[in-house]
Amino acid sequence: MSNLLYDSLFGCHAGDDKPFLTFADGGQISYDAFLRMASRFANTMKAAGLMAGDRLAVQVEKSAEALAVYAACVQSGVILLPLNTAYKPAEVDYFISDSGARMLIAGDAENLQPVAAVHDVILHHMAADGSGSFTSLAATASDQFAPVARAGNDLAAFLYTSGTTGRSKGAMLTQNNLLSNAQTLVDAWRFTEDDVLLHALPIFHTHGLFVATNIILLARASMIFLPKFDVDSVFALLPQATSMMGVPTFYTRLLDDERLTADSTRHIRLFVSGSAPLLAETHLQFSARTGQQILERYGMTETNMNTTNPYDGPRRAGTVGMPLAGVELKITDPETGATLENGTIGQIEVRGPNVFVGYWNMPEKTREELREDGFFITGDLGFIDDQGYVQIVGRNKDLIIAGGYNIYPKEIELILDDQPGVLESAVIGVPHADFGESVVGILVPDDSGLLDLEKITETLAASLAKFKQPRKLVVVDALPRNAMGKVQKNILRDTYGSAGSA
Ligand code: MCA
Ligand code: AMP
Repeated sequence: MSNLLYDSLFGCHAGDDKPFLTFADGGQISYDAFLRMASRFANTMKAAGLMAGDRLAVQVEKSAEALAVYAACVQSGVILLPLNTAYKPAEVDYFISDSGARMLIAGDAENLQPVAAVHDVILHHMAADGSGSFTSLAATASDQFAPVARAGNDLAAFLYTSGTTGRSKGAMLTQNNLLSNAQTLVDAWRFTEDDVLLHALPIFHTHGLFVATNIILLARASMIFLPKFDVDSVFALLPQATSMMGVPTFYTRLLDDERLTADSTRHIRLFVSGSAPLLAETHLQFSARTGQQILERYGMTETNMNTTNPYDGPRRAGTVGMPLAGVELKITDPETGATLENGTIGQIEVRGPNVFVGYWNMPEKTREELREDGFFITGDLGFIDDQGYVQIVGRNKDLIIAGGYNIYPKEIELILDDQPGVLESAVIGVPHADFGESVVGILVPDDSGLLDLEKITETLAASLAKFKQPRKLVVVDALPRNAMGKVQKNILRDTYGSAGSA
């Protein structure tokens, strides 16, 4: 048995001197050098006792070394668990405990020592420049490593996605989920070895890690690897790139800059947007300024990419295009599950080789969302229009998306409800010019008189990643409820719609 994901993405490039990564300062790493580094990492993981099927958590800044940890995991059959660098130790604690990770490589290893000690996890440090205890240890390891045999349905990664109950769920993605989707996207978006992708996304989510990176690897293309999205760097490097992938905030920030013109984007053949709704207005303004039509696509952590606007053919503003080859998509009645006719709004369900195999250790949650026949209930609401394009109109799940990061209100409400003086709370997403949405917390005091907004803000800051922290807390006498007793968040959104813009 071979290791198809490793062979297809990485192994096939052994000995290839072509640049894989280029950095803002002009430095480069070839495919071959990258693979040798990955092999050293794989040997280091093996020496530490990590075996195929074990989990390795990584919470590090973006670097070539960070990416090589992904390659080393694929090569050795270890399941990669990438974590947002914004997560606080309390949040990381949950991921380590739930996944049973055996090793944690962290940028902030010092503050994570207690977490590692409690869970008996091997802890390594990796700084933003890729240096640290893990890389040092690997320096003397062999740069050859025979890939561990893996089948298509073996697990490659756990990506945690928050849940409506407040507990994050580990979406289990197989080798085949990742490979099939990347192959489909290379064809759909016409990537070739002539492409240079301007990579400004984080590499702890599907978008930057699997969509962007896997496509480049499969096509034997190159990436300009920026530590993060920064408007000045993007304008400086656009002339060297052929494509860029981003969340809508990337595009609104570019539009806010007078350097965005047809000339400055002339070298780009493809701009892709996803992870959150791209306003039709943004699409149209971008096209008016540059002559380039942003290609919007729709995906999820659990499913990789599901739909895309066409490469050739109209990229219609406000739509996410059509299902990718091999992906089935249907609109169903949320109550009965019956398939609805085109034009009718319902819940979006998808099936295909891209769809994950379930949530780690959560068989009931898996059963609720992943039907026996393989269709996954996305929680998004939409319809298929008369030209076959999918339009997303809302969500059947209580979810906020800020700058492409998902935030589940329940997680924040559980903390707010626990604070002294708080009777109950509701967390809502309100429009935000830069991030699309931002978080507002609504609090109802109890009779104790103990509610202290400053203390609550401090508690939230200590336990939640910055992007999840409410930009504003509002105190009200009571929450609006419907006849069933359910909090009417739509009314709260209408009332406090402008509260989160600061
Ligand atoms: C940073 N902040 C945020 C966010 N990012 N707040 C809310 N939402 C965010 N996304 C905080 C910072 O901590 C900071 O707080 C303040 O907001 C302003 O930060 P700023 O410097 O402006 O932000 P930035 O560092 O420039 O980051 C914004 C960003 C970044 C470039 C939009 O968030 C980003 O790269 N987002 C991409 C996310 C992504 O890859 N999503 C894909 C998920 P303070 O100043 O007070 O400290 S995968 C997915 O969804 C599916 C599968 C799919 O379809 O792709
Ligand atoms: P995540 O759980 O981070 O993978 O986020 C997936 C969610 O992001 C989807 O269920 C959608 O609600 C949203 N999403 C992703 N791409 C788009 C898009 N192009 N338009 C609207 N929503 C999107």
